[in-house]
Amino acid sequence: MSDKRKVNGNSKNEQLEAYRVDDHGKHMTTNQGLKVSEDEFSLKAGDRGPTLMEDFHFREKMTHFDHERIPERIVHARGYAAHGEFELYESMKEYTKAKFLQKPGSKTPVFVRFSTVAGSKGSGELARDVRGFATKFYTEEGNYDLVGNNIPVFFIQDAVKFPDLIHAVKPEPHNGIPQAASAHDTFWDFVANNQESAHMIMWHLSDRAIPRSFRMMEGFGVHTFRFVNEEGKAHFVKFHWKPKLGIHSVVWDEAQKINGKDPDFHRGDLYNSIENGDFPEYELGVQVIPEEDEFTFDFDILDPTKIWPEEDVPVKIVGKMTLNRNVDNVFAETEQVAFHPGHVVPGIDFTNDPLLQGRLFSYTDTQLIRLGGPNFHELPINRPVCPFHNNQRDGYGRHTINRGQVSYHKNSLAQNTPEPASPAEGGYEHYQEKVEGRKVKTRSESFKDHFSQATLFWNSMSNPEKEHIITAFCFELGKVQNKDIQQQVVDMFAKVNLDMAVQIANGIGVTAPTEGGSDITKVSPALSQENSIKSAATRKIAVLLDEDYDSKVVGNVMQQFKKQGMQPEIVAPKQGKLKTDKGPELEADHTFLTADSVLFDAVYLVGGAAQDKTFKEKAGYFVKEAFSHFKPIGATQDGEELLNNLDIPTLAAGVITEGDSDDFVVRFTEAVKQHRFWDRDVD
Ligand code: HDD
Repeated sequence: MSDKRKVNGNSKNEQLEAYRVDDHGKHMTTNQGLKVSEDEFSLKAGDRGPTLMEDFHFREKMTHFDHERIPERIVHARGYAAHGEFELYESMKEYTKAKFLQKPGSKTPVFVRFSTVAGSKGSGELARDVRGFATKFYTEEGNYDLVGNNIPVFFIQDAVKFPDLIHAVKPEPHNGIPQAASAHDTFWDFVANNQESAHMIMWHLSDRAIPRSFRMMEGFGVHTFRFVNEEGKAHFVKFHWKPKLGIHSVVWDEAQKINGKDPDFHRGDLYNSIENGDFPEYELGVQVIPEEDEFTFDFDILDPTKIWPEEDVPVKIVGKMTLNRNVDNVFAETEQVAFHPGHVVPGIDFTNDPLLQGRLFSYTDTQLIRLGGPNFHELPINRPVCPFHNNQRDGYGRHTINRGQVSYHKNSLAQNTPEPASPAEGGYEHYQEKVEGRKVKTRSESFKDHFSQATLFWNSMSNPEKEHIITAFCFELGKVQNKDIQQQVVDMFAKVNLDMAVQIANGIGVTAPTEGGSDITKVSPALSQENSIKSAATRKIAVLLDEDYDSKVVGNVMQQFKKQGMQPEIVAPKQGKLKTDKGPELEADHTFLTADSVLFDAVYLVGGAAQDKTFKEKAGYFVKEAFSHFKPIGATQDGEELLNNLDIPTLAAGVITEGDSDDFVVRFTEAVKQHRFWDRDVD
């Protein structure tokens, strides 16, 4: 268990300690501190009489309850968070004066919230959706927020269209359907009529939108930001988070089933990993472009629908973030945390990306309604770890007791303090970019190519990834009622790749386009998940067991799985100890009723001499489903028999037999590292 009270030099944790309260073993009191003597019965006039207004404890308890919800986030309502730290590998002094990026080895406390975008607070976590990846760095110069997503581009180029995008994707207003899904008419109508979304849609329909875990997805700052160094020299910069476990996804059928079997799958995975000490790690990477190279690319580097291909602008890894502490209280921390892309520190600045510029307005505005006033920065999770002083006063929920007579600038009564700091003293100085132009409501010509990078993305996918994209299109458009919209979307995506669009058209029964295609042949291997890190660490293995098994072999294999960092859990027909006379009895972690193949990464099919009809049926269903989701399957001799009965070819890719042999664990671990075996023949 992670001990939250061990503050061990983490300045944010030290600060939070002052706010923590443990009610255990204490008497109950009212909020005024008065001890309460009765909490079962309200105060009544007579045994069977009416409740009296005088019962202040009842009134306080009920009033607090009646008010305990706050508005959910307008987007990214469903989220989960954890604390951690960021450690710098090498100094970024050449590019930025940001203090937390100067000294190799220096550590900065962080708080990260992951989220889905479209669904409500209680929605299933495996929706096909973008994942939010928001990081708050509590630096000694103030809070720096990197409010990113797991996809490096965005649907739109100008923030003024954000309300339209979100209205289109949220449940349709006339019937409130569907929840947490983009597979409906208004979303696809928006896409067809706002073709700047093409590139983002390719990502949205790829495996990126159904991650296996928050721990196995990338994060991106999306926008082009600006680094400014001590000499005032600026560079354009894009931020990346690279997960140490690689980038991995589930398959769509699995995602939909997980939403029913365990709608908390992603948060549970994050919470349990941290409690188990398997701390999620992500490396921070930056792509840097000198200012003088601003116009040397065949796209506009300020356009948020464009990536900077990693092969053209390498990602320099500069540090590592480790999430090592769960929150104490989800509402106080995860729900009340307030991110803002405008929370910057000296050395990090904005660019004129029109999407970023609009975000700079929206975030404070939303916190005002969500958190009820302008003092949300005083909430423990939002407080910087450095002191803050200014002349802002009062407002709902003010905690700070500002002393003194003066709350204005300039003044003489307080020797003109608090006074602004010069840049040399750490005062934030906006980068003095020279700008001139007419006031126009227009889009730059340089933002008008919406398709080249969509094709680049398509070209970079492996064949299975391409198939998944086509199936995702067929699912999403298949749910669209309006034939015109279906046709418009297919025609639009013919501009990305004609063959892809034809396959989609055939899948959903609209006219196959004959024109389109692209002359872009470029490929960016970094875009394919197939090329990412492969690891068996923390993978969950279902060990299917019935009675009369060889406990020594199974126990030993499970131990070796653990040594490889995997997490074996026994699934059996019933709970409790499982009988055998071949060694110590093992205990089931789950039954076939409480567990399901979609909640595991791989299966080790053991069975046992006592395998009865029920076991064969239940285990058979479990294994067949895992096989159809392309998962590794290991089998002992008993298990192999069952595979044969199920018509699962024991020679199929990723089926590892001879589960009692010496090199089984090595072969099985290799298979788990592969994550999935796409070249299996499954319908
Ligand atoms: Fe946003 C929340 C990420 C565009 C307006 N956004 C929010 C969160 C993330 C992002 C991760 C959740 C933060 C949390 O966990 O509390 N948003 C992005 C990215 C964008 C983006 C990567 C494009 C590059 N967002 C965007 C635009 C606007 C907003 C263009 C409006 C102009 N976003 C909001 C918001 C939210 C929000 C309404 C809702 C809750 C919140 O801010 O705190 O202000």
